[in-house]
This record gives sequence, structure tokens and C-alpha cells, in this order.
Amino acid sequence: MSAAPAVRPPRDPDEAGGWYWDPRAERMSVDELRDVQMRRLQATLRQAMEQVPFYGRRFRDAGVTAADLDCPGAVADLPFTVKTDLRDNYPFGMFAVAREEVVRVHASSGTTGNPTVVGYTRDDVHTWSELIARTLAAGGLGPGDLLQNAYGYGLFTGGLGLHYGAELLGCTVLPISGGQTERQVKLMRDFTATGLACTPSYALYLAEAARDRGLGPDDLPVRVGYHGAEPWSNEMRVQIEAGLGIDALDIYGLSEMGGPGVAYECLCKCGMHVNEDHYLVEIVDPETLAPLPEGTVGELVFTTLSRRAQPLIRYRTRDLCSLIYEPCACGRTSARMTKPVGRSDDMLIIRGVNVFPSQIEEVLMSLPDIEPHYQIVVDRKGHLDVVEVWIEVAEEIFPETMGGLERFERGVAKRIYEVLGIQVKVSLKEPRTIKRSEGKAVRVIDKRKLN
Ligand code: DLL
Repeated sequence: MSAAPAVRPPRDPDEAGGWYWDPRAERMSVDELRDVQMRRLQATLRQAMEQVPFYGRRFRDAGVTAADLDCPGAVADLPFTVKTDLRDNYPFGMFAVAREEVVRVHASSGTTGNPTVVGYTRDDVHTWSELIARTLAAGGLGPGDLLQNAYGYGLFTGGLGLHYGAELLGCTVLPISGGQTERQVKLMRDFTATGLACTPSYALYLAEAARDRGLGPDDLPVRVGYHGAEPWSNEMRVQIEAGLGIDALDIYGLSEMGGPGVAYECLCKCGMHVNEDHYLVEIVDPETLAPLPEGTVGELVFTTLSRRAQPLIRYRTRDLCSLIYEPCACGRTSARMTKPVGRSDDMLIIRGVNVFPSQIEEVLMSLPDIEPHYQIVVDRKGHLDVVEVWIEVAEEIFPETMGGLERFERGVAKRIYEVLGIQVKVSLKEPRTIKRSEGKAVRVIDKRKLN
């Protein structure tokens, strides 16, 4: 692992991408990167096969022998790993090391059944911190900056993940966790926080809370926000940036891969750089599981390349996006992933038309006067899916007359139909009645699942 650079490399004014944490690793040539990947992949596959009984069996059943592992191009022939594999081996059956070597466990909160458990050795925690340091440095944070970390602390990987990375980078961390919104706004100003880490929906809530206290973007010290853990549109980015006066950057990760730190945006904001030296990335067709050509939207699949406690081979994320291999203006050489449009399991099928909540969000946020807080309620009448979209408008323009209200609702529904081809009922709610999120926003209430 690379040591902390003594001094941050100076920012090159011609490079829009800002700072680096580990310029050698982040800008290595593609040939060198493939070399690193190959070495790490071989070690990972061997370790998984020999140390994790689940993979020993899986590989044997698939006819994969130790000799096959020396040809990593063959990763596309290896079996996939899915969430239920982790659940079936609950709690520690996927570990490749003795439990005593695991210094940390996190778990994702499954609503049903066993949670998915993730383990880290001491080296894993260090690598994770390095990847978060890259993430934060790419947005221009460095020693001397103060990061307000409003991701939840606890079993969720957001809080502690960002925390350790920010400390390694040399930032001062305010481990405030999610919630206590009043206090967040106060401490942000009193402590002069220059970085903010939280979900995009919570960033919007914080902007609203600041506005309520008469604080505009110029009154807030934050320069850059690191937002992820849920899908969000570029239209939402515009709202967050305007509300808080920041550069709002997208960061991506999932518990199974260790948490945040899998991919991150630089200040060019044109896709998230995948930490390819630590994660081998593929895009496959979610139906046929065949690899898809560059630029095609499909399901993201990752293989860990450096995780000691819990290597995962070809893990199906269910997240849908595409990969960009063109070089980025920031000088980083890694592939970039586009904003995930959603998860294949979140896709709504409305009278035969496939639609993701994020596409509805895009339409809403492109219309004037709509507040960035919404909820989608899906129900089934007979054999038909019916969708209601709850929205809010600013208090000043909340229509006073019944006629005005209905006209507004019809106008929004018409726009959604024009763009997405789905018929929805739009309901305008009283200002501030849609529940604000302090962590991951629940955008869809699916009554079909409750019936
Ligand atoms: O959400 C890890 C994380 C923490 C990422 C903080 C970023 C910041 P999980 O709770 O396991 O882990 O949820 C992972 O969240 O498969 C995606 O569906 C979704 N997700 C995460 N980041 C993004 C993003 C954390 N930037 C699941 N855009 C993933 C869209 C995201 N969806």
C-alpha cells in the first residue's frame, strides 16, 4: 500500500480534476493497470478457492481447476456470486481468514431474512481508507479541511468508511452521523466545515434547513459534497449545488465490496472513476448474463482484487449503468461508470412500460417550482399497476384555489407522460408534508407488495 504523500501534489490549473491522493496508482498506464489486475486476480481466485469452502465447491462444480486461474482473461467463465450466497453462508461462512483476523464487521440491513455480513482484516481497513482518501482528494479536500460526516455510523458502511479515509487524508472529521438537522447546520458554520459527506437526499434537506434559518449558499462554508448510497439525477445535483453553494460529487459503493470507495467522481463530474486496481469491473446483460460491449447499459459486476477477509468473485450488484473508457480530463486512467439509473429489482413496470424512479425524478426536477422532495406510490387495481406521484411546491406558489391545484397536477402528469410514456396521477401535497430523509431516501411505496 502506498504511504501518505508528504505534500499534496500541487493542483495543475490545466487539469480540471483537482487533487490526487496517490497519483502513481490513479494515473498508471492502462498496461500497468492490467498487469496489477492480473496479479491480484490470480491471488484472489486462489485464495477464494482454497480458503472459502463455498468457492471451493462452486469452482469444482463449474469444472474450474487451479490451472485455469492462471489465465485471468477467463474470469468471464467463472460463476457469479449473488446476495443470497452471502445470506446462505451467514454469518461468517464467506470469510477467507479465521474470524480472529477480522478486525471489523459491517452488515447491510436486509428487510427480510439474514443481513449480509462483510468482514475486514486490518489490511482491508487500511486499503478501504486509501480508497476513500482518493475519493475525497478528487474533490479537492486535503489536510487542514474539515469534513462533516453525516453518513450513518454503525453497521452501515458510510459513516466509518468516510471517517477512516478522511483521517488518513489528514482532514479533521466531525463524526456527526445522520439526523439532528438543526445541529448539523449550526456546527457546519461554527466549525467551518469545508466538506460534507451524506446522502444526496439528506444534502437537500440540509439545504432546506439552512434556508429556513435565513442562510443562503454564501453563508455556508462547505465547498464540496460527497453524495451516494442512493440513486440521484444530475437535475438533483443542480439543486444541491445551488442550495449549499458546493460542488456535489457522486460516490458509489456497496457493502459487499466493502462499502463506499468503489468509484468516485472527480471535479470534471463526468462519470465515477472505478478503483480498477482494487475492483475488476464488468457489465453484463441482466437476463442472459453475457458480457456487454462498452457503452451499453447493463448490470455491474465486480470481483474484489485486494480484499483479504472476504474476496467476492463476479458479484452481481443489480445496479444498472454503463462504462466509459475514454480518458478523463483529470488525468486518471481508470474506467468510469455512469450514474446508476437504478437497481434491476427497483424497476417499476407500469402497464407494460419499464421505468425507474430516477427517471421520474429527472422529469420532476426539470420542471420549475417543484421542490426536490417527492414520493412514488405504486398500487394495483385489478390487473393494472397504478402510480401516484406526490410532489411539493414552494410555499409562495402553493396554489390557493382548487382549480389552480388541479391544473398544476395535470400539467406535471402530462409532462411525465410526454417524456416517459406512463400515465400517473400527480398529487400536490402541502409544503413540507413529504417525509424528509436523513439517510437513504425511500422514494417508492409499493402497496402491491403490502397486499
Ligand atoms: O450504500 C455504501 C455507500 C455508502 C455508498 C456511502 C456511497 C456512500 P449499501 O447500503 O450496501 O452500501 O447499498 C449499496 O446502494 O448497490 C446501489 O444500489 C446503491 N448506491 C450506492 N451508491 C450509489 C450511487 C452503500 N452513487 C447500494 N448512486 C448499491 C446510485 C448507489 N446508487
